[in-house]
Amino acid sequence: MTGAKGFVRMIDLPRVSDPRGDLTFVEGGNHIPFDIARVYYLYNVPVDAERGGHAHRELEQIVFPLSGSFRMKVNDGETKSEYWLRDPCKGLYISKLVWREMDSFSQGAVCMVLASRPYEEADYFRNYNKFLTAVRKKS
Ligand code: T46
Repeated sequence: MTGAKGFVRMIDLPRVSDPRGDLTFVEGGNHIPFDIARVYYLYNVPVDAERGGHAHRELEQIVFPLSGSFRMKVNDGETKSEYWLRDPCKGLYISKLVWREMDSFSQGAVCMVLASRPYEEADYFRNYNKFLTAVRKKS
């Protein structure tokens, strides 16, 4: 998905498999298109919970399903799409100015996020109409 200012794409990480299981690694400066300023993770998420419901002014993130699965619905103000995240070595890169909503978490799902900036509440659009206004101003 490539819109006026926001975009989304899958990032593939290496998977090293042997009879003991799989190993995936992330290298800053190689797999990640930004300097990692923050890592956070979502867990103990009720299966009927909905998370997200916002966009960011500047923040870039990559969202990985470390365990289980969930759906990520994204909207750059022009195009809506959705991704089912279920492979721990495939993350979803989400640029700034993309509205995101998450739901359909499987039991015990763990979502890890690599973020380009520290947590800043002022970076959030939590109002959809304000997000749309900002996107249209930039296009
Ligand atoms: C996103 C999705 C995937 C912090 O104090 N520090 C943090 O780094 C974060 C991410 C959140 N918080 C606080 C702010 C709220 O009081 O934790 C509370 C829950 O945050 P929020 O409602 O934003 O959580 P989600 O799961 O709806 O969204 C988060 C990220 O905020 C968001 O950027 O893309 O995960």
